[in-house]
Amino acid sequence: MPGFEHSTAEWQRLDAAHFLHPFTDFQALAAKGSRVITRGDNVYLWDSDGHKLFDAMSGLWCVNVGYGQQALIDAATRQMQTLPFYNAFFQTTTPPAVALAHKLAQVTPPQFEHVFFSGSGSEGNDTVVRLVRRYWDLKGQPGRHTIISRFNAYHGSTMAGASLGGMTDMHAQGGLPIPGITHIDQPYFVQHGLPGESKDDFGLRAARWLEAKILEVGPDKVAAFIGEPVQGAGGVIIPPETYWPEIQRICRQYDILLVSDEVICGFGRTGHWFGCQRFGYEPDLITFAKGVTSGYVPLGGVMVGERVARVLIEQGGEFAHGYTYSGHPVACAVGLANIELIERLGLVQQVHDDTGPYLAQRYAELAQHPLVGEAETCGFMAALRLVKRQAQGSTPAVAFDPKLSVGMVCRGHCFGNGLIMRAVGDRMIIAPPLVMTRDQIDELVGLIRRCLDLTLADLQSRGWMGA
Ligand code: PXG
Repeated sequence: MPGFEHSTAEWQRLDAAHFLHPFTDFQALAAKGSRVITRGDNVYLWDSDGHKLFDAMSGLWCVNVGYGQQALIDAATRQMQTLPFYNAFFQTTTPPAVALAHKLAQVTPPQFEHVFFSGSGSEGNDTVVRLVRRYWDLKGQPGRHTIISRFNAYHGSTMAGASLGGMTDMHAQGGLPIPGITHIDQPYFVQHGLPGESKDDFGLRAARWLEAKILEVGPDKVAAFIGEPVQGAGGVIIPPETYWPEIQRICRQYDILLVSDEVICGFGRTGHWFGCQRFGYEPDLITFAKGVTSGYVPLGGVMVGERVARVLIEQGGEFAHGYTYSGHPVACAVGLANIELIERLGLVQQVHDDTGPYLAQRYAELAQHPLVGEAETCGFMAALRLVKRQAQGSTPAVAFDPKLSVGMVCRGHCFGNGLIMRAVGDRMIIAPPLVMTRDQIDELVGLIRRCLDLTLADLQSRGWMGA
């Protein structure tokens, strides 16, 4: 490709010299050298040395339709030729933005008729903070300012996004969280479940931490609760079935807005269009990004439910908020083509009825591997927890010392063997493209098993498996 013809070593040199990567130890990466990804097709990537990789992470949870989809390429090309940019400020609009807004109203749950566009998920969540506080101001309850979120949640990297998120490493840098945001514990059974407690009982107990927090802050001071249906970056933490309905009940009881951050779970990831539909709750707002364009171009936004939208529209006057790229015509044209492709290929139904259950079945087999504590899936998100010893009868599994970073050891074997699988602590996670077929699931599970075997042998040789 003209202009992109350097050797791997030269790319790495220039990368180290000029590119500060996100969430990266700059010096360590410069010493090691970046992996240079040059091409993608379907569920596969190739690096600059010609190695083929099975991308079980869909890029970064986003390439839902897989790489190389001509319909999206054509939509971008056509729109760039016709009108590469115009804004949506100053009483103007563009056809792709209107068409995508209309389409989003169709594919989201019935309470959603309106969208506010952003350029990313982080910006979308900044918009959420502005929107919910504005809503309560207009309702004559300006004291309702606090937003409750969860530890180990990920809601982005802007000041508000990182504050909503519950990543303590992020809070430790830059004076976060900003005021008016507070956190409860995550519904992670391995971390917080009690001996003998059922998952369903735990789900109810975890949801009631929200009620306790509301009472602590004061119900008349709480604006909203925000959560990911399944926590993605936190390690694919799939909540018990009882959790979300109880969260919904509590939000209704205290008249608190419920925000579903669907940046990862939206657009088919869970085998439903949106994660809230998978878990049976009705949010007032939905944040989206990633899968809306399958990551081909940046786009995000907030679906604003009619409860909030009506107040903003009828009583709000000017909402003093917006981005240059709110409703970017090229991004919206690609978003529309992407959603139409998901519909045409029947991907949501396919993950729901066929490939999702098949992945779950194959993952249940992986649970037998001696390194695996639990194997869990939700549609096309899945996690394996690496353990030193599996559970035996009523004796729980034995976790590794977190300082050993066994997940990173496993991740190294994956990369070395053509598989992109992520490590979050001791959880190995995937979120493959929704186009992944049954044959590709077999290929993936074969690769994972091989990498688990190599990791086990490696840990044994290091003496980390114990006697
Ligand atoms: N909400 C959720 C639920 C996300 O997963 C964002 C908001 C922010 O979106 P933007 O487009 O601003 O990045 C995300 C992003 C990881 C990882 O390590 C996850 C995300 C981003 C970067 C890394 O798993 N999710």
